Amino acid sequence: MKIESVELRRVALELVVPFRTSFGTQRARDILLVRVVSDRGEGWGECVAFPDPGYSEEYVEGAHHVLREFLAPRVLAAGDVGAADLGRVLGGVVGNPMAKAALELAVLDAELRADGVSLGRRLGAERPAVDCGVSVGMFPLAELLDQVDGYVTGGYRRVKLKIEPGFDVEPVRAVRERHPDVGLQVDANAAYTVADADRLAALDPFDLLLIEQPLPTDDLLGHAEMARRVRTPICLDESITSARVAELAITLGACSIVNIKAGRVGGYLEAVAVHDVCVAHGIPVWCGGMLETGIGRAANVALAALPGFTLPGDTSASDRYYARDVVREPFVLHDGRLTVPTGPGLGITVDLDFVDAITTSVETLRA
Ligand code: SMG
Ligand code: MG
Repeated sequence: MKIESVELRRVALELVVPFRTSFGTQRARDILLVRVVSDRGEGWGECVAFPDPGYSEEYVEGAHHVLREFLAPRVLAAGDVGAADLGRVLGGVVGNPMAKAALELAVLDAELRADGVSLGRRLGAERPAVDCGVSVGMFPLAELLDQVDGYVTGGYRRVKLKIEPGFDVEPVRAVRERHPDVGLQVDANAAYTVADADRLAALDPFDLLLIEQPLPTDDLLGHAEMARRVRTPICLDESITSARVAELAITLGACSIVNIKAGRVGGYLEAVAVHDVCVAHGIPVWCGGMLETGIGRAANVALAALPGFTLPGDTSASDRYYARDVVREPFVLHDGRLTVPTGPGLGITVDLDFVDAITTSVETLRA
């Protein structure tokens, strides 16, 4: 397939509720979409970088720059190219996994649409629908409880709370008292240090499924120590940047569960490789989320249908995020599950009229 042009488009979308974490608050989103046009048709991708480098080093303006100056030119100059070639074609650019993943997804979508194959089938999906959880930002306690009530009533199969030092035991206790049986887990986004092990061990009585990324990204040994000092399983998110790092983290005993996000590991093909490493080690995985629109969501739901994804993901319905999604088939929760798209490529149709209406900038790069 020859890539003829790469479109980099920024769209503005309001979240239906603000999302506060230990690294900042998301509210009005500035999202980078990637559209490739090839000699075999077009495809779409979504870049999950946020406006600030708070979750990881990447941020939307930087990802846009890297795509424009380094990644898109390589793909446009590559001649006959498919998604499986991108590791080699983009290999000269170090890091920038979210930018790479967005471009890979657009190329995958174009290629699979042309071949008439769904992304789920391409990745190895085995389930027609996936169990969904919901990740709830930090709110004052009364409001947090209201938010959680709404999601539990709506059918979500587990709830994830964001924690940080000073906002941990109290909200967990309150939610657990109100919902004794709900699947419950917490995510610290690297806000603690090993010295906080006793504080995190105080969460053990609440029967949490896992504690996600308590310590800084590069602190694998710290996570291994944390895993020895708390009973609740330790799950890694930010730290797992590739299949190789997954193997290392598991070998060190730094985690017993892994959150897989394609944007964090450089693409959906590497995400499958992370999945395979985890399955080989008997480590359960689940699909993380980055507040994606229906474009990234379609891909996440396909990924979450692989056999090793045995825990509910942060793959919530479109209406948990946006009043109107950018695809014509918004994702709707049925009995706590989302259906895996079966159409070619991502299996969704981008709502171009709506996307045009919310576009804040667009540029087209050509060979
Ligand atoms: O997409 O529902 C979602 C968000 C899930 O909590 C979520 N993501 O560290 O796992 C994580 C966070 C990163 C983004 S927080 C704005
Ligand atoms: Mg996380």
